[in-house]
Amino acid sequence: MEDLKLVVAVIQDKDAVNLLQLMAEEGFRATKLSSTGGFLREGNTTLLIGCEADSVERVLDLIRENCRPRERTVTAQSPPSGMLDSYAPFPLEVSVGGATVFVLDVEKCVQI
Ligand code: 2BA
Repeated sequence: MEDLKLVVAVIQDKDAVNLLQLMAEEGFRATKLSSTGGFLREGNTTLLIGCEADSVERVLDLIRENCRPRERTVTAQSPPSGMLDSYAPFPLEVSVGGATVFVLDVEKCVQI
């Protein structure tokens, strides 16, 4: 019996087009969801990739090769409570991505 996995990959929008194209060329199927990061509240992309267990490493390699980390500078917009008078917003540098990936077992996949 097939051993199916679901790869859930949160990646940056800028990396999605290339990655989807390369995955399609290798016969992987994917669903692209528009998502929003909880911390930065910026758009990102979540891919759902259903594949056989022995293809997961190849999918991870494609993600590694196509998703690169980028630095983002964010500035806190609102002061912490109790600091209204003395608070000065300061920039904070965060490294976003390459990708955050979850690999889940799939109990059943049905196409109707
Ligand atoms: P965001 O939640 O918008 O996070 C963007 C980046 O901000 C993170 O990059 C990380 O560098 C930083 N960051 C996030 N939470 C933080 C915190 N509490 N304190 C300080 N810095 C923080 P990545 O770790 O590469 O995450 C990129 C995106 O992947 C996230 O966007 C989120 O959409 C997703 N993600 C990351 N970890 C996740 C998890 N455990 N569960 C679900 N989604 C996750």
